[in-house]
Amino acid sequence: MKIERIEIREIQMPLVHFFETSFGRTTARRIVLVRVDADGLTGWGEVTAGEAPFYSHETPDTAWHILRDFLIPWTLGTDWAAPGDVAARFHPIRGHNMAKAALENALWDIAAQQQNLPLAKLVGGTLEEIPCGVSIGIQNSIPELLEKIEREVAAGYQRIKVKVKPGWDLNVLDAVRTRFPGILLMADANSAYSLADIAHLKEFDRFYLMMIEQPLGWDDLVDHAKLQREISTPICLDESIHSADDARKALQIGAGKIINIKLGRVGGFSAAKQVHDLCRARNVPVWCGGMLESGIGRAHNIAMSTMPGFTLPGDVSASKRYWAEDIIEPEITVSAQGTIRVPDLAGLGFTPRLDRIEKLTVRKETFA
Ligand code: OSB
Ligand code: MG
Repeated sequence: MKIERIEIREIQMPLVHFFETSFGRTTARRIVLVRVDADGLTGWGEVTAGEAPFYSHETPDTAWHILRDFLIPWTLGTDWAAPGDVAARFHPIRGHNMAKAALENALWDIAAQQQNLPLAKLVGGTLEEIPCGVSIGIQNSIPELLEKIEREVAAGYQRIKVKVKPGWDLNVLDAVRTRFPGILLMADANSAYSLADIAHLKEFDRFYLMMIEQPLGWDDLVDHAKLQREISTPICLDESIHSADDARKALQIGAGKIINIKLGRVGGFSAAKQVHDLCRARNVPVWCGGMLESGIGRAHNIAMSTMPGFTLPGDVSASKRYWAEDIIEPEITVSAQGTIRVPDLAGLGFTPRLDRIEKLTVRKETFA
């Protein structure tokens, strides 16, 4: 695949409802999209970085810089044999996985079209339908949270994840469990606690959660291993897993029992496959995390979620939960059973709406 042209653009999209985690509230997204043209075909990728460096160090501006000054010049003009080959080329750059993933994933989109395969098949997927959960942010009040859960359970979503932080945790989980004793429930702390909170975190056990996601440091493995020995709720790692090597080390020391894979966080499909394969070989369940993506990132997430080790419902949900109008056609919808049907068209399986993308664009740069 000979890369002829790469375009990066920033679009801005308001969320239909604010999304709040232990590190802050998001009301609108700034999303960098990557468009790659090669061999007469077009592929798309999305930078999943948050607006501020609170989930990880990356932001739309750091990704723009790394793409423009390094990744794009290193990719343009070369005839790549396979989309994953850029991962080795990008390897000297420390970190910046979300910038790398956006570009690599666009190449996977092109490769799938070239081979006339759905992206899901190209990445080794086997599922035709993926199980979906929702991630529900911190709300202004517990009644508002309960009402949201009610709506998502009624819509068919298979598991509910609630965000927690000190002061919005045991009281919230208690109310949720009293009202919904039978749902599959989990909590995501986004690093809001420390080992000093062990006694407090032990109290989560009484809510029989499927897992607690990233309770401790964003870059920690060792303390998570200590905590996992003290609590019965399985720990799921998110922020601290950036590669298959990280996953191997985490599992080796017992830092958790489940891993959330995000394409951006690990640097794209080739790294995601490695994390998946490592976990699968060890019978460790994985699921697909979300980063409030537009339809393009969401379509990539659907493809990844079809790999056989993705045995737990992921944070991949319908477009309308985030956007008044998405940037792909058709929009992503979820069945009454809480599943998304994987498209069987070649490539991404959803068509980017160029007119709408153009309207939302606040800056654009093209390289040829
Ligand atoms: O920790 O999984 C997370 C959103 C932004 C940053 C981090 C996370 C999240 C979510 C939302 O939980 C998942 C989604 O619905 O996209
Ligand atoms: Mg998380």
